[in-house]
Amino acid sequence: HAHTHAHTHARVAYIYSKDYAALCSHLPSNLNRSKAVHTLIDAYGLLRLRDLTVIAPRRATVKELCRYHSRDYVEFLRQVEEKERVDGPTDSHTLEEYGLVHDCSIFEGIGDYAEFVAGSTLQAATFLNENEFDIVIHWDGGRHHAGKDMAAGFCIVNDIVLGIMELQKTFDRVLYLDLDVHHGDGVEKAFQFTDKVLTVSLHHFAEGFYPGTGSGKDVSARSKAVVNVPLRSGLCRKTLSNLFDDLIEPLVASFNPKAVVLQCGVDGMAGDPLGKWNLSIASYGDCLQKVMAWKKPLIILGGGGYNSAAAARSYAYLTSQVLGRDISDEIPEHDQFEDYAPDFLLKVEDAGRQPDENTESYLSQVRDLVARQSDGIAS
Ligand code: V1P
Ligand code: CA
Ligand code: ZN
Repeated sequence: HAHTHAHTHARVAYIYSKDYAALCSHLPSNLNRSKAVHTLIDAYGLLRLRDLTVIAPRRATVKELCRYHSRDYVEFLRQVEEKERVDGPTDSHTLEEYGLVHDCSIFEGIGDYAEFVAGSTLQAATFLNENEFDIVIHWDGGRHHAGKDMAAGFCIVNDIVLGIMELQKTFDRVLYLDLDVHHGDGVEKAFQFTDKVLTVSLHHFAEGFYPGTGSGKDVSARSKAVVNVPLRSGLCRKTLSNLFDDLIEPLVASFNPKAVVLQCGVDGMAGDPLGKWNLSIASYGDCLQKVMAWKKPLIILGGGGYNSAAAARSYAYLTSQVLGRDISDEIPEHDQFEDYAPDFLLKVEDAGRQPDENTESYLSQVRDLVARQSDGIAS
């Protein structure tokens, strides 16, 4: 496969169907977010552009899911709804064992959801493997906390791990970059012992903040291709942009990935109910531009983002960026227009709602931490 980019415009695929959005909209942590995201992107006319191809998602097979997940967990997910209809509620011990409790409780369509979210990211990887597209967008993917045999942190199956494993069929070195405000623990764990997959997560790190891992200090036990960037509250656009230039760019230059998976959870946005950061849509736009400038085969995934209107705004903006189009700052008239009250504007400003606690002296500690972790990363 030759992955040259002689063309000016990237060939972009967008994974979506109405039925899939309906399935994702039942995810308890993000009720109706998927519908909001795709509806706004469609309202902006982005799904009708010639340089974007909408691809309907497919189910992952049991065999594909079992490339990473345990067979009993996969079978349980697929059969739990039917089994509960016949036998009544599952015993709490089993649910606990599979992590399907609290923030990961069983919801309507969970089995279908698991198959489709995994199938979609696998499909994205296949498109890159076969050099059919340069960039594949899957906003409902990015479930970075799910484990081999259990759900965690709103994530049922780890579509990212499955997608990276698929990419490894074609690409010798894969970069995973995780912008979600939470640590990408599940993906890190899956690839911690290989130096063929560099996992990089930027995240809020503080006592009691989920999931509590990713300090950047536990270097010795693992391979050399794990980098964590633990940050404090109030992270703003300028700080992130500088961190990207000073830490991420040189790391990526020395690793020289052949393909990139970007987890673009937007729960670091100012005002997110779970996040602690102060980012704007433009801030995610900066990062995306920098990633696209690498001109590597790229999968763009979603992740967190707990204000659905803000997530829809960001993903609409980022989709337009991928296509190299400017879209109006005024939300177009459409069925869900009222959700964008009171301003009906696209931009969510980093209004300085909280101070950036990533001070110069803290950032110099972070730089040292990252230097220690990246020691020896080379292609
Ligand atoms: O804090 C926890 C659990 C509670 N245990 C003691 C640990 N869970 C968090 C999960 C956050 C998951 C983030 C997912 C992602 O990274 C990727 C999609 O964005 C949590 C929180 C919280 N404030 O952090 N769970 C819940 N809130 C929760 C809310 C409502 C009902 C149940 C749980
Ligand atoms: Ca992260
Ligand atoms: Zn998150």
